[in-house]
Amino acid sequence: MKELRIIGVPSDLGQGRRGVDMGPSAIRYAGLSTALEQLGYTVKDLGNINVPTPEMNELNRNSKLRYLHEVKEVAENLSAIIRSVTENGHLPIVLGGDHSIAIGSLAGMAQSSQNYGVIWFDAHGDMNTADTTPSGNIHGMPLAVSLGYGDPSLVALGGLTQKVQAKNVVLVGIRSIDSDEANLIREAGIRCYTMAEIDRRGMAEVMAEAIQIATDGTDGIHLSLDLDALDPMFAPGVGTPVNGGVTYREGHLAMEMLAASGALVSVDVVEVNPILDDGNRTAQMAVELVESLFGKTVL
Ligand code: EXY
Ligand code: MN
Ligand code: MN
Ligand code: MN
Repeated sequence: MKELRIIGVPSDLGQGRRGVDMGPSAIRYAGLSTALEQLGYTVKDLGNINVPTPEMNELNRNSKLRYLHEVKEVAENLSAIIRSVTENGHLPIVLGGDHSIAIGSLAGMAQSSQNYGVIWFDAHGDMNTADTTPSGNIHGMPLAVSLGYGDPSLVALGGLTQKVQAKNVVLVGIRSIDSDEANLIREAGIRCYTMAEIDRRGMAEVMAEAIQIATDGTDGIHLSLDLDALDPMFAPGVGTPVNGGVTYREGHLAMEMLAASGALVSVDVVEVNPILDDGNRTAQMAVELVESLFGKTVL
């Protein structure tokens, strides 16, 4: 069993709704460390990385991307920590914060080994670039950046222009994609399992294929878990909710299958916004899914 390392990234800079910076606290409050220790893991919480206060500096003024300067800084800091955690043989659990932080997670993974796959569990493709984004929010772009598309200064982050190979990247839970974004997903050749395909084929069949794609010729899987993949009935506290999502049990089955694969090497848990939540339900949902991801079973 690898030792687990929790890293909080209280950043709301990749989008415009305040509150997601409190995601790490909400998830900790929902008992993440204790839950993982009860599964037998050695867990160390490394605390939060520093998130700068955004300012209207030169870069931000000239960019159509919200807080580009600060998002880059957060991603650089996070990538260094992820690199060190993985090089020490531990498994990082990154708590967001909005999904822009995944630029740092994947950069850090790539610095220690470029040979990993990604399962991007999300309602959204997160494949926009500066030229296609409808919002200027970088949380809609992290997968495109990690594949080497878009803003050169973001793509170059962590010293690598491509953090992961498209042939080992899978989108699961998709139900909201912008038209230009869809073109890039097709052009990049990313396997995209929409909710319609999950409805038709079932989560078990979809996840079996997704795990196969993400492990084909790689050393393991990075899971980027955006809580908005879940239907808002089960995860209301997210910044960009989309109806018709993954059910409570489909989410657990996906995590249980990942646990059984033994292929997980790192994970992001993002977009929990306690301000928009009903109590702390969304953070609790996140902790429950992570328990299944790390092997919790009833029998
Ligand atoms: N596609 C829209 C945009 O790029 O602004 C919405 C993106 C939402 C991204 C959330 C984190 O998954
Ligand atoms: Mn150690
Ligand atoms: Mn996302
Ligand atoms: Mn999303």
